[in-house]
Amino acid sequence: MSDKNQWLVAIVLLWVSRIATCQVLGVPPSSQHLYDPVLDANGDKVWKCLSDPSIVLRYDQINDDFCDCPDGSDEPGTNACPYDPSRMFYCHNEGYFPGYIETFKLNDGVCDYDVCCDGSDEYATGNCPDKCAEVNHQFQEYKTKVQLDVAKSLKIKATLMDEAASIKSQIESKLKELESQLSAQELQLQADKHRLVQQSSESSPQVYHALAPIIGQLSHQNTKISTTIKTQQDQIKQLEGLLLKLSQEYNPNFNDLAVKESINKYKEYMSNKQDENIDDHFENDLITSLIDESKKLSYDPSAQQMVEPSFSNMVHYYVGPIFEKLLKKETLDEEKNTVVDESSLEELKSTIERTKSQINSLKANLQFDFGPQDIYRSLQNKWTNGKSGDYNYRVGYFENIYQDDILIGKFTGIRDGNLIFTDGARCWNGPKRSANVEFICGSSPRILSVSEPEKCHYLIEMSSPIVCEEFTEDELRENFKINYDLL
Ligand code: MAN
Repeated sequence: MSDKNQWLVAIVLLWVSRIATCQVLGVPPSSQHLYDPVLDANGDKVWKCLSDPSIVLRYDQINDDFCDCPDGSDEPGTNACPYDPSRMFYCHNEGYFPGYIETFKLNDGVCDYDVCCDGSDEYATGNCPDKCAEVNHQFQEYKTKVQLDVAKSLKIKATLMDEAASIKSQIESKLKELESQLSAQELQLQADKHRLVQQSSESSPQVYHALAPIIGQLSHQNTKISTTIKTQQDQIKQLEGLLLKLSQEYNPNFNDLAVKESINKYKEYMSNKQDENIDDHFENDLITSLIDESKKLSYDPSAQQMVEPSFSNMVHYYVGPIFEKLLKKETLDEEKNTVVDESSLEELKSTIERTKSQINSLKANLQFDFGPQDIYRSLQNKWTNGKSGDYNYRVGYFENIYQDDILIGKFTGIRDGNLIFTDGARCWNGPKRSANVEFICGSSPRILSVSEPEKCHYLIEMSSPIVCEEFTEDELRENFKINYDLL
């Protein structure tokens, strides 16, 4: 068929379709009402330009391939008016989804099946048979595959979300633990400071040296006295034994008054004798009296200094506490026994500072915005490596990025879902390197591409399940690419 004949067939088809459906070519159903004819004074069908109703056209001037309206509204189905992106040609695409194509692509001989699978953009050339059934088949296959892939990625994403939640709760419990450690450390510091003050007032080597021989003497005397007491106790026991024997074996028929009186006194003595440990009693009395004596000392604890050493104050501060402990039969508690010095105090202070800084960094971490449902937290401490062009890249999501051994940047934040890295190694005669990491849904973490839109500023595209979402039908269609070879 010649070009002229083709054109005529097309025009006929166009009119047939217009008459059959009462549809204006290139106009979507929702806007068809804008092309309803009106009757003029003579009863003829007329139509007014959409943005200039003062221009009245005959109804058959619509789509007559001549531009009459300044806004091009009289030519929705031809390329007669200048191109206006707000005025696209509508393809009905029966069996698939409607599409809109630029008017300059109409009847250019190219089948734009990705927009008009029904070939209606080529109504005049007749070049493009309707392929909507095939296109729809391809789209359904694509959709099934994508939905399967997304479901797989979403499963992985769900485990990453659990991971993020468990990382967060670990941080929260670590924070609690550190906070209670900190209060214990601070209490310890107070106690140690107090103890250090006490120690410094209690310990004076000179006084101790002066005191040592006296303590020695006291201890020696104490031993001597204890031995004497023991001997005497043995003797008393012997005498008691003799008197017992006498009281049991004497002959009451010998009316010996002296014997009788002695025996009665013995019985009275035995009846009133207290059943107690003479040794301890004696020793306690001795020690108690020493302590009582020491309490009369002239040491003033609030002044925190030693007064002139004297026998009594030495006894009070050195012997007294020891004996007090013995008296109470207390075992010396290790803590009380611990010696505090300036260096252990300094060590404790720096431990406190370390704990505080750990607490602050955990708090900052908990306050950081790791994206919806905290999902980016799952990338913490993870790295992904990959090759692009001539370089090997290593991406530490919340740390650094390296191009071979060159530092590309340090993590500084998340912006619009992208990880931002700045302050990398300076480029020769250029800025410091920096990078944006952009994520695309994928079931595993991979470096997809690295580009350098500006010198030494890198755009790294990575796949990751963390950004995966269910696709809407519109998104699926936007991403779908027709395989023209199969049409
Ligand atoms: C190296 C690489 C490149 C960069 C140039 C700039 O070759 O880091 O990415 O563009 O330095 O001099």
